[in-house]
Amino acid sequence: MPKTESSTIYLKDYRPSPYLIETADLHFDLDPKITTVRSKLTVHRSKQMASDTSPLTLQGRKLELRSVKLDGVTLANDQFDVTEQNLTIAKVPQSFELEIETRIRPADNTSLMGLYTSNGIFCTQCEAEGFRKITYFLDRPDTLARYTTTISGDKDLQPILLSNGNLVDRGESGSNRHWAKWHDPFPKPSYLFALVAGELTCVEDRFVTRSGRVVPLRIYVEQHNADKCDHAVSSLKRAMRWDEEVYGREYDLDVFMIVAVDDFNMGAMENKGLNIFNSKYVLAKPETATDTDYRNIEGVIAHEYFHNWSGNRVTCRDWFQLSLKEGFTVFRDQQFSADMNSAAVERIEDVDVLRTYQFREDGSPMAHPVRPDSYQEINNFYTLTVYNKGAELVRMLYHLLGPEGYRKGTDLYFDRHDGQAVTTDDFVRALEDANDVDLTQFRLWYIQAGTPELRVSARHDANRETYTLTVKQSCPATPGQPEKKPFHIPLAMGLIGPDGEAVALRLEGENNWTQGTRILEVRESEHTFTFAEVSEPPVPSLLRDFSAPVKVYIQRDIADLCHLMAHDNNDFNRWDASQQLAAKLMLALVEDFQKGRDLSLNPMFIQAFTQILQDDDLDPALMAQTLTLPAENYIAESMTVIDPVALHKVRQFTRRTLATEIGDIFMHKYQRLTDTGEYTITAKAMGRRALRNVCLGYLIELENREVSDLCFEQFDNGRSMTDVVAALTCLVNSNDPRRDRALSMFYSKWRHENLVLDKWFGIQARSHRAGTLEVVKTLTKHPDFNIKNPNRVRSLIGAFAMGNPVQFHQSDGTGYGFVADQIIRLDPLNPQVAARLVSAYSHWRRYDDDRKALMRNELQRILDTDKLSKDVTEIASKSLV
Ligand code: B3K
Ligand code: ZN
Repeated sequence: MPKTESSTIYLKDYRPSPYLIETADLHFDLDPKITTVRSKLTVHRSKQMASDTSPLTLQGRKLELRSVKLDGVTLANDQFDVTEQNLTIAKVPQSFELEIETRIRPADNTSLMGLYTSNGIFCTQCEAEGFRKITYFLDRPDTLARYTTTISGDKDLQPILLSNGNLVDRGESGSNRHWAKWHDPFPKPSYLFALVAGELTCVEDRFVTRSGRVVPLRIYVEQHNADKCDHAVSSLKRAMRWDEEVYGREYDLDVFMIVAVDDFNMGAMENKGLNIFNSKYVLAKPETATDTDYRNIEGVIAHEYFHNWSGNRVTCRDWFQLSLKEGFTVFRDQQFSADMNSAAVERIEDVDVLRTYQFREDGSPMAHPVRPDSYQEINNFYTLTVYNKGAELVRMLYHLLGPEGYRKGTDLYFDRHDGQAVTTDDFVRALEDANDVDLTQFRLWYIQAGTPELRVSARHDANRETYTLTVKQSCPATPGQPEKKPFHIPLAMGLIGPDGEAVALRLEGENNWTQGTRILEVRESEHTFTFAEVSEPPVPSLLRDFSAPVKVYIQRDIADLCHLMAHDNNDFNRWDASQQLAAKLMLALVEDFQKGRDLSLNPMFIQAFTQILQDDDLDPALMAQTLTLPAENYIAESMTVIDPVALHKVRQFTRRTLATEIGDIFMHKYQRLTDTGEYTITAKAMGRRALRNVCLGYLIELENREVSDLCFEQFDNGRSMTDVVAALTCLVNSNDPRRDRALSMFYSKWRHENLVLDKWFGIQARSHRAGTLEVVKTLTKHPDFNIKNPNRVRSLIGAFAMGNPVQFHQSDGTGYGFVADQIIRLDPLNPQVAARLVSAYSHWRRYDDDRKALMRNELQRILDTDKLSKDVTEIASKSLV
């Protein structure tokens, strides 16, 4: 049944809690079947609300309540009230001690929220509202308590017993049991609580902080993974040093621990001092992990570590403020990755995600502001808007204030709010106060949803030697926000002269010249910027480094884009010109295809590609990005009615034509990039591998024996998982008779390595060959497919629904029907992961009438399912509105 308004939580209803929990003393008696949790809380009424006599209401879900004691006296059943959601005690004194005993069933917990087991290892996930599945509590982020946690477990089955903070005591307690007591001196919200227990091995290193404290670093993994932790450890050390140097943030506890588990709903979790990770973001060695895996591990390890300050020391007042910690921390991890690797490539990848998927979200019925004002299920709001667009907002602030002003601002923010639960507004205010600036208009970015659009027109006046840019801004309506006020938009730009040189910039009426990039601040609905002394018409290079999360429309012909591709002195925009050029040509080809015309590729494009390939000064990583055609999902964003089949055909046609026309250059490049020296994971080596595999991808389109032999050879003898996966992907998409052999060879070799097996499922699910749906259906019956494991679900069902547009959107709707069946099957087990899959249908209105009807029917069928979770209900019902 669709949810009613009453299940919606609004920001405007936020009230501070009338009660505070000062300390939480927790005891866990572990047993996978039934674990007993005893909690002793010291509670008092908040001073601000001393006259408030409202009852004490704690949250709790699926708990077996054994007893409640108030100040040592057991309460009778009529002295409290228990519902499916709450435990309420009507009468409590100003200050008191509350003891609660509950029982939970970790082994039966398939939602992977609260306390559960993964391969027999006990672990927790409490963000956002998982702590209430462990015990009754004020499970809200503005309630900060000091935790002491005692864990008792079996000596053989749970030799390792971990929780947040520092180990303060341990002992034995008979019948082969032992216990450990942890104390976390930092007050924290319940969502940062963590417990881990099981048979784990520890890989240990240490870090000396800038003030000279030695901090042991411990990574806990299953025994057979002990050889895959080096990269995680070194990434962690780099992140710790970087946060000291760039943000002045030092680690604060006596130990820092990371645990890797196989069953995890997302990437990782920043619990205080005890991060819990999806093993995908910890484990790597060259034979099992690709370069992308290596980079993701470095990024996620850093992200979770950075949360120690941006999230843990300063946390969120309520869940509407999620971007306070997530947007900020994503920006921090993006800065870190840019410093560790190629900055331009890092930026390209971050922008790609934003433009392809966040823009889509912003234009869908699920559009919401970076600081949402309502939700039904908070777990549905861990979105690209809150994370990635949120990071873009912090990035804009960084550029508007400059590195020094920004750092003054973040220093003030951490100083002022250490130990507090605050809002995004507090964050902006700290930046304002430290720099004595007014960011009132900038704040609109947090509260207005939708992607702003800039329409730019340009005019060169040869007589006056001026060049004028007129910029108009607007923003489409989004749910609940029909009208938008103008945003404060930093538009970074430059001008490239006809000779390919950057034009020096001076606005009329100013005295100073800018040689490189200039930031134009757009604040009104319309602005005119006139540059002086521009003798010849230049080509504008706009939104450099993607200086704001907006769409820019400007009339530009193919020659202009080729000029930018060749001469723009901004690396990001050079790459972007190549993408815009490819997208422009491909969109024109889509129209030809739809009208049944013959397709032919513009020779200027082939020429531009050739020049790029022959540019020996270009960084290989950047070259690889430039030679990669924009993805179908990206181009789809700029179509009024998305035609997934035409898009796919056109992209394939373009690839094949390029391969036919300049195959020898691709082959030459491929061979020149063959590495024989020592295998390394430096940015340079990764860039070379990426480029080599891009070349292979084009070559395979030729469908000739020589190339398939090369491909099979790379698959069979590849020196790293990067090369093996690239070659296998090519083979699986081809008609080469060895594709099935390659798949079974890969399976036999890697069937016992879960993370590698995920790749095997994913490559098949993403194949664009006809018949892929049948393959995917069969794979759901494979003995290694396990619907309870989120990584496996994402690598098979998720990859098919989100990463294979041409097969998912088959015109007969069978792709839609299959994915909906899987959602319905998964929902009772793991609603969070099921809800993520529903977003594959959220932009259904963008397609033709037949597909629209088919997708809408599936959304309705999902909604009509009995006992549907709040998670799936919210996404499906909002998508239909
Ligand atoms: N904070 C966690 C995400 C929790 C998601 C809960 N549904 C990981 C991160 O963003 O760092
Ligand atoms: Zn985060």
